[in-house]
Formats: sequence, structure tokens, C-alpha cells
Amino acid sequence: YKPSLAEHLAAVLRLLPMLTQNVELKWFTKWTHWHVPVVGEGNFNREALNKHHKNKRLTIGLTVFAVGKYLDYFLEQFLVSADKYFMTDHRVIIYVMVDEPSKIAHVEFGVKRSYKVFRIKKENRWQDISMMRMKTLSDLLKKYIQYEVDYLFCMDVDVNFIAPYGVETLGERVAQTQAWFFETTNQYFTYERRPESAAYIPMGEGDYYYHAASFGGTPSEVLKLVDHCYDGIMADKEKNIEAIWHDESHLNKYFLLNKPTKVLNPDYLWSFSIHDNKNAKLRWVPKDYGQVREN
Ligand code: 2GW
Ligand code: MN
Repeated sequence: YKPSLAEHLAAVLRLLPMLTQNVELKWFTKWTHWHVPVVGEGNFNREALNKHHKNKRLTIGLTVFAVGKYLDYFLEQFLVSADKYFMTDHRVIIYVMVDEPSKIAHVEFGVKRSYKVFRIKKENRWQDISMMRMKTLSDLLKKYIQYEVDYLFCMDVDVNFIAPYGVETLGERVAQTQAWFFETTNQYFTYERRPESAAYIPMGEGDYYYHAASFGGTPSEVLKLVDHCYDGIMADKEKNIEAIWHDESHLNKYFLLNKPTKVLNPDYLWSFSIHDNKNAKLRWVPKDYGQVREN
């Protein structure tokens, strides 16, 4: 059997994504048990990765939601810090979803940086504000984002960038480990434990506890993730059940079934109430719940 030129070409094209992934793999030194990088300061070759991504003309998206008081309290610092540290030197589009566009602070963005504003309605329950992000992301991905970016991150607004957050984090499916659970084992993870919920994970299963405050990947992979989460959320609503940590429980279920291709260690989302961490790149903003939560 002699494959035709077209078949050869098709085979090479199929292999390309794998080859680029392999090229990257050799620049990391820590791995999950399914052999993908656990990214953290000191365990990757920054120089090689930067060089590898340099001339690819990448566009990287970043989504953030800020409605109600969260718009007043958190959005400006999120945008200012993202402009300064998120994917420096690459083209970035920040998608800002708010209930009141006129309240967005004026931020001077650097070159190659732009933002787009979408008005969304404010859900009544905060749990729904958080969960409905999955639906909005699905809609926006299908309509706009998939045509505009090569990679995408979706983040909570109550976080700030504090050091360069770079291309070492890029991948098809990128998951952020939750800092408080990183050193513990799955019996302590706060997964949804009721079998009735779509987010159910039995005791003894699970690789990491992932933080829904930051996840990412290619647009097609992020679309699958948000659709899965939204379907689970709606299936649960039909049964009058709500997962213990809302969208985060469904995200953990998704990543159990569809393993991330890159896992970010807590340097990429650190809580300074644990202790100091000079390698932190993104931090949770301490919240005065009485002040920012209105319901
Ligand atoms: C209001 C009252 C209580 C909780 C949230 C809100 C609220 C959230 C709001 O008034 N306006 C708003 O824009 N949000 C958006 O939802 C905002 O983007 C925020 O970052 C996100 C999640 O809410 P947050 O940051 O208060 O939740 P955390 O930090 O406790 O988050 C984890 O658990 C959540 C589910 O309970 C989500 O999965 C979140 O992604 C996780 O980080
Ligand atoms: Mn948050």
C-alpha cells in the first residue's frame, strides 16, 4: 500500500498539534500522573518558551465579569493589573461583561491591548451571577471570541496580577489548582458528594481541586468546558439541587473527565492569607464580605 500525497499531507497535519505540544513538554520539569506539565516558577524554561511563542502572532483573550458592587470594587484594579502583567508582548483582548457599562473606569491600555464591553443582566441570586457566567461565555465564544483569539483565559474579577503571567500557561485545556488544597489529597477536596448532582465525584477520585477563578484553553476546548458546566447546572436546577461550590463543582467534574493538558500550581493564583509567596503572579483580593456582597 502506497499512501497518496494527500494522505501524507493529512497525516502530517494531524500530527502537527502533537508535535508542538511535544516541543513544549521538554521545557517543563514537573508533571501530573497523566504526564502534562504542572507549571510553577522554577520548573519551566521561560526563555525557550518565550522564544517558541514569539513569532506566532498570537492573540490571547481574557474574560471577566463584574456586576453590582463587584464592578465598583474590583474591576479597575483587575484591568490595570492585567494590562501590566498578562501576556506582556502579546496581543490581548479583554472581554468585560458588566451590568452598567457607564461605570467602567477609564484605563489606558498598552499597545497590542484592547478590550470589548458586553452588557449583561444582573441575576438576582449571587450563585446565579457566578453560574450564569458559563452560559454567557458559551454564547460569546460562539458569536465572537472563537474568531478572535488563539487562547483564552476566564477569570474572577476579585483577583489581581502582581507579576508577569506568561505563555508558559498556554494550552488546550488549562486548569488552576486551588491554593488551599494543593498540598492535600482528594479525600479533603470539597467536591460535590451527592450522587444526584451532575457535579458528583465519588470519594477517592479526583486529581486536584481546581479553582474556577481561573481556567483557560483554546476557544473550542473552553467552549466544551463551559457548555458541560452549564448543562450540569441546568440539570441540577431541574432536580432542585445546587452543587456545593456552584460552577466550580461542575468545573471540577469536567476536568476529572477531561484531564487538563496543563495544570497551574498556586503561584498562578495565590492567597496571601496562606503565607507570603515571592513567586506569585496572580493573587486573590481579600474581600470584606459584608461590604461587597449585597445578597
Ligand atoms: C456577589 C455576592 C456574593 C458572591 C458573588 C457576588 C458577585 C460575583 C457579584 O456581586 N458580582 C459579580 O460580578 N460576581 C462575579 O462572580 C465576579 O466575576 C466574581 O469574581 C465571580 C464569582 O464570585 P466570587 O468571586 O465572589 O466567588 P469566590 O471568590 O468565592 O469564588 C469561587 O467560587 C465561586 C462559586 O461559588 C465561583 O466558582 C468562582 O469562580 C470561584 O473562584
Ligand atoms: Mn472570586
